[in-house]
Amino acid sequence: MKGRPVSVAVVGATGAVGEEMLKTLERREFPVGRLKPLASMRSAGNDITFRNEEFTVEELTHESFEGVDIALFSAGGSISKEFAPSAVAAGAVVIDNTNAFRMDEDVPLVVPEVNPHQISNRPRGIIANPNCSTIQMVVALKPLHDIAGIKRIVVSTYQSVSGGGKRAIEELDQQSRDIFNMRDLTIEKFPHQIAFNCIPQIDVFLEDGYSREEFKMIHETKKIMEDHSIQVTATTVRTPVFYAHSESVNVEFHYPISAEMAREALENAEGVVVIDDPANGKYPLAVNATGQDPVFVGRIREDNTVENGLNLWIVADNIRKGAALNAVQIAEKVIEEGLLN
Ligand code: 25A
Ligand code: L14
Repeated sequence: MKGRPVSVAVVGATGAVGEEMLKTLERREFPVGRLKPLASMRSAGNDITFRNEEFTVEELTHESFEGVDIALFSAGGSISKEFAPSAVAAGAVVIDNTNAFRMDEDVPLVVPEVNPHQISNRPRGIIANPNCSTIQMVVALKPLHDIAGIKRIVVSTYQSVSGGGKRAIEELDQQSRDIFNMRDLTIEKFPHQIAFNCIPQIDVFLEDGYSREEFKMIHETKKIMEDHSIQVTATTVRTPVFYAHSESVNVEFHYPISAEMAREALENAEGVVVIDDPANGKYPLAVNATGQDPVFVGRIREDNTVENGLNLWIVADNIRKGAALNAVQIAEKVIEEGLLN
């Protein structure tokens, strides 16, 4: 995209998501005038490359945001809570990838394909980027909601380890090697062995027996779709996959919608690619979605056990559309619509 140069800060620039944010800004020719890669003291002083130029990572402080137009945050919820207000006070628009502000009534929760109009409605100066599993689900379900009205969603996720960051990626790699070498396993980032296993726990458990990842999918979906009547129930599962989350989604609609109608709507939907030829072994796969921008949908079929039911299989790269790409797309909309502070 083209436009007047803007000053961009990336908080958590050395993390799995932060690194992808930098690549995404570069790939999409975002009009970065000045770049400030920010991270913890641990990473400060390291060099990163952006558009063939070296930048030194600086330690994040409350004074980091002078002259910054857009601040992209992805260093965890506590960092965002502490530092986002300083960025806003310095005049920056904050786009926050963490859980810190998503359910705040004064903070829009935005997926550009679904509710771009919310970008201008930001009393706190912060725009929240939704949870990765929620983003890919709503991109695929919004076009169907517009046709037939969603009544209820039952979703089970098959989430990759990269959602837990770099150390989580390393843990799957290390445990896999250790198993092949008959060594003892080290378990740190996950509650159990993740290599060759599935763990029905992502994030902490809440009092009602749901995990916080499940809570996010339930509540963020209603907020983004701007429809609190949609019922959502979720089971989120960690799988030994490095990149891309997969989801089995069962949807009940208010009005009739055939698999054929759904397929056609999704083929025309922004940000969606349909791969749905199961007889020939064609359906979305995590390994093929890795490093790709779209949300892939397949296995589209009618569920005849309920009135107006469909089943779908939805796959996307959680670090791209689930995090960095969605955040940069929000930043692009902010600029296109002249909505910088
Ligand atoms: O709690 P939240 O908000 O839900 O999010 C917590 C973490 O989840 C990841 C993101 O991963 C985030 O830090 N995350 C958030 N949203 C996501 C999404 N939509 C998402 N992931 C996927 N999709 P991450 O990759 O940034 O880091 C995850 C953990 O791995 C640690 N880590 C990263 N690189 C490492 C490493 N450990 C060892 N060696 C490495 N090379 C990482 O620890 C994190 O625990 P970290 O402390 O290094 O934080 C990652 C980035 O944040 C910067 N940072 C940390 N503390 C501060 C800070 N910056 C400024 N001030 C601080 N006090 C780090 O420098 C780094 O850039
Ligand atoms: O809330 O570990 O955005 O896969 C996204 C990644 C929560 C954890 C969020 C994971 C995080 C999730």
